[in-house]
Amino acid sequence: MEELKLPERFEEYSEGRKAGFLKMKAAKESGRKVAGYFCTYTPLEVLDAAGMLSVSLCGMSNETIPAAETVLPKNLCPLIKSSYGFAITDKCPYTYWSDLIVGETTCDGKKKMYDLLGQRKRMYVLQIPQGIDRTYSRQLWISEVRRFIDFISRETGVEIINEMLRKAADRRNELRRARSELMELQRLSPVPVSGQKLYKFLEGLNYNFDLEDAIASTRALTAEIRKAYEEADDIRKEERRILITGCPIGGVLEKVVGAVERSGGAVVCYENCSGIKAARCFVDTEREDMAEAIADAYLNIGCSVMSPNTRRMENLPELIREFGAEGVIDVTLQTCTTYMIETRAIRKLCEGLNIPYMSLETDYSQEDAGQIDTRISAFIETLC
Ligand code: BJ8
Repeated sequence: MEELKLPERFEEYSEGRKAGFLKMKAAKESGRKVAGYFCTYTPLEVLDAAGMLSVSLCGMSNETIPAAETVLPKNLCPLIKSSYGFAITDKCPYTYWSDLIVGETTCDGKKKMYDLLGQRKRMYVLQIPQGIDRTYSRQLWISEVRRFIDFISRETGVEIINEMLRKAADRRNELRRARSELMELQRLSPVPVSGQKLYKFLEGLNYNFDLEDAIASTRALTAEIRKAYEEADDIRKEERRILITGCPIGGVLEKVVGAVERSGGAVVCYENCSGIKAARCFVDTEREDMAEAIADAYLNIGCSVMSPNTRRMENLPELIREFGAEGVIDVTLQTCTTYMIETRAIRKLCEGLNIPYMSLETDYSQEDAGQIDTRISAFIETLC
């Protein structure tokens, strides 16, 4: 196979991302196929079972938004614009190298962006149900997972059988367990690790294509943090404990979590997609029919694209108690209608629990960074 080219700006990327590009390049050159995906509802076990590499393609940078806005409306969620911008500018090697992109019918903006992306890349769009309160929603999703299994089998020439899915689910569960255990360290007081560091590590796992290595490195980090915590004999100051909920925050991490940390707060729990909610969706590997077991696990993800979104409302009070959160910050990305409308319900839920709540709407620009600092600092002061 001819040698693949690295992105022109390779040297400008962080060491972690460079390592990820090189690993994927080597895998591609050895003949492995790559599937890019955008959403936590994507059943990765199916791709694993077929021997495909899977990589998250969610755009987290403002850099490609101007290019996207030449095609997409300006008043669209930054995550969608950034992701599409990376695809049309070929600035993201993961998008560029993807043999297949897996989309899903979650929010309207993503759905319609996939229509356009499908004109440039080979796409498969999973039909996600609108809610989970009907028996046929579950049946629809199970048949979608089966259809996806058939499609990936044809695409790769690998016949995916039940036992291959069981093995893949077992390994993914192990990673979920390792991720959960790492995040659960934040139940300690004072918190043992910076929220920004934790989030970056969790996101970085999406670019480690060796599952066993991802599991081992997560466990090693957990052990290292626990040891350092137990050995620390200094009296560390207590921070105000914040739970973050809402949209994915990879593109606004520094702006939001940085502001929390600069104001004497600490993020104890991420309820969002890179955080605990997806990590705790374990697949029951004892079940006879693994396609059904996988479908059921993913249907447990409490995303605002579901109506009603009962899972999020059930999970939040438990997480607030478990992590000892003293305040909740609900982050929405601009024009994310589904999460924005849910802010009202989350505020009410927090009022019922007597826990201070703050809603924050932002995008990937730096224009509101100062204002966010001020607002978060004022919010944290009220918790003291
Ligand atoms: S399971 S959170 S990854 S859909 S793109 S909904 S921010 S307007 S990302 Fe998501 Fe899957 Fe749900 Fe998680 Fe809003 Fe933007 Fe849409 Fe978004």
